[in-house]
Amino acid sequence: MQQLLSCPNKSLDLSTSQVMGILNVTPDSFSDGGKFIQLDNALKQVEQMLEDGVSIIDIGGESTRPGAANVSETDELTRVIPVLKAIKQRFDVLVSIDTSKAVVMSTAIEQGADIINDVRALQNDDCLGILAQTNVPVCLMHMQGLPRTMQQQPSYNNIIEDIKLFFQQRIDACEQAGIKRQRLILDVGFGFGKTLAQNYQLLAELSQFQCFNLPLLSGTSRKSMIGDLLNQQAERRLAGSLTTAIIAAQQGAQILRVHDVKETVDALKVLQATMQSSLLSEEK
Ligand code: 7PJ
Repeated sequence: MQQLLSCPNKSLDLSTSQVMGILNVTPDSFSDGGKFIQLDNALKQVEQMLEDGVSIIDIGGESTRPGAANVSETDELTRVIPVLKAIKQRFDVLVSIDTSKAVVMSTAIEQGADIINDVRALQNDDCLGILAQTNVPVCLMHMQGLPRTMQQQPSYNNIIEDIKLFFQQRIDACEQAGIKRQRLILDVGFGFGKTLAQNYQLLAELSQFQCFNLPLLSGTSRKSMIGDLLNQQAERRLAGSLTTAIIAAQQGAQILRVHDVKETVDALKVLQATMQSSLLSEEK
């Protein structure tokens, strides 16, 4: 398994799982919509996440929750770029940009974005070409359908094999466009065109996606797969979110995309202490 993620100005050690903290700058995100619209609030949130042990800040200006409306290029740029610039001026932290738009990708990379996180896996026009001209890592996420309708009737022949096939096709498309394989991160896309049972099957079998020998990113934080199971609102999903994060890490997810950074970092430390101690006892 690849242990180092090389960003243009910095590398991230992936020998233990790292935390990506979610910073939404959308007015309608489902759990913290609107709260961090103001720059000051966003910066305070970043400062707190850094104190709590975050490795990557993921800025998103397009809500992709089920049913969400499309956002214009101009709106997305106005939401994302000032926050990105302000973070890069003040903090030494890797920043990823959660976007599917080529213009947002290129502008963000010009302004210092370290990673592109695309829930549409670079399938939109011009994205492959733009990324080929750069050397930032890219997260390719699997989604069935589009946010507006994706939860209506998800269906697969074999969800694991179908997603593996999708990953292989996107890896091939990237390589053909000139994006080197070692720049890629894979994500099964929890909640993106998957039923409750399918989400848990993916979590249980996440380690199967290690066959690509690329870093795996997992994003389950506060999602419906937790809320629907527990019948809890977004702000009451911490225990469920931590449990899914730890299961994902055990299955080999090296980057965990979360809202609750401190709690996830603590939980990961407990997991790591346990895994190290089991390695030590095996050596005896
Ligand atoms: C994900 C994401 C995810 C990646 C969102 C939400 C919806 N990017 N962006 N993986 N989810 N890579 O946070 O509930 O699961 S937005």
